[in-house]
Amino acid sequence: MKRALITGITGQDGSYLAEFLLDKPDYEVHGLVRRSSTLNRQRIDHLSHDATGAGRFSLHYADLADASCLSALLEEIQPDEVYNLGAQSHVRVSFDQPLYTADVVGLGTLRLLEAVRVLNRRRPVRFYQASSSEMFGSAPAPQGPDTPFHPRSPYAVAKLYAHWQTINYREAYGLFACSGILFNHESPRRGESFVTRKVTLAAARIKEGLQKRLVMGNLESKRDWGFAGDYVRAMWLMLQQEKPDDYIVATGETYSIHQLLEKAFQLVDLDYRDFVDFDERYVRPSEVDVLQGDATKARQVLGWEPEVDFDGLVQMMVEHDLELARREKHALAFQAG
Ligand code: NAP
Ligand code: G4F
Repeated sequence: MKRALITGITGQDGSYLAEFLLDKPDYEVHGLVRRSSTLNRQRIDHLSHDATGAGRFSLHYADLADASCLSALLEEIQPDEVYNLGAQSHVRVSFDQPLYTADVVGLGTLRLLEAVRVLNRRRPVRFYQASSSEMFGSAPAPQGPDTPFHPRSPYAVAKLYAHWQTINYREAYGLFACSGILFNHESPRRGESFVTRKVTLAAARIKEGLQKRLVMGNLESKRDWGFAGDYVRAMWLMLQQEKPDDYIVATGETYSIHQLLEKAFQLVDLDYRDFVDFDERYVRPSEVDVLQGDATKARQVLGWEPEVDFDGLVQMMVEHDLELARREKHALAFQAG
């Protein structure tokens, strides 16, 4: 049995990665969860009850802000692979909470790397860092391995710090540490305040008469959107190579927020221009205008290919959110008697 520890297991990627690893018969999956006053485990609940993962899936309380519990957790679990996906991952929110974001995203990674370094002296541990295309910031598209970083938010600066710490632990201590620079990836499990999910939920809810308007920020920016289920496969592949390295993971295609809106509303036979309002509060103090990744190395070395394209992704998300909206409508009708 291989033992994997995932930080951020309750998040979008953590849930897909846990599923992906539990589908393999030789993985035990341990997840780090933070204490909260109400349980927020909707994305992973099924894994605790699922026969596939029975007896091979467990959760542990800890926090990336607390170095002592990270060391204790690594000592207890003795993982072969550590996937660091935990983060305050919202770019707009990082402008409101810059210090907190830097602490969890930047120093949190360093705290975990230290715990991994100590354990690695006794047994080999492989480390994956969830780096971000946000680190490229204002660098012109397409962004590839030789593109210089120019971060444009507290989140992106913190991710860049974590990225370089990961590389330094590899070079200084010989740690098997990989940084995956992933471009935007989405799914029906995407948090509701990220733009894709906000749009697909609104399209579905407006169609079902549960919502009237959609309030948005900058519609001109462009993103390289892939499917989260495809991207967690790349994370795992990085840790299965002979040598540790860094990789860009992206589809290579880019679409504007206008195009996203157009596609999602078309799927429910509506025109988004009839429903979208603008609000300054969703605009960032500094924006990342265009992201479009060059994942040639991941394709060549890892043999990784995305299986879902932009149209397939938006359709998957709209269909999911239509189902949610219909259930909500039925529940409301039932309550009304
Ligand atoms: P997400 O859905 O926002 O999930 C973030 C996870 O981090 C949640 O499980 C959250 O726990 C956990 N977390 C937050 N603060 C923590 C702390 N102090 N200690 C421990 N855990 C903490 O993010 P995602 O989309 O799955 O992304 C996964 C990782 O990839 C993140 O590091 C993100 O920055 C990075 N990334 C994402 C993308 C993307 O497009 N999705 C692209 C590039 C990089 P709670 O559930 O308790 O809040
Ligand atoms: O969906 P977003 O919030 O994602 P963003 O900022 O690109 O960050 C995501 O991807 C990164 C990888 O590149 C991750 F590292 C990060 O953790 C996160 O997962 O916004 C996308 C674009 C932005 O240009 C934003 O200004 O959509 C624009 N936008 C326009 N109106 C909006 C809105 N974004 C949000 N969240 N909400 C709006 O109403």
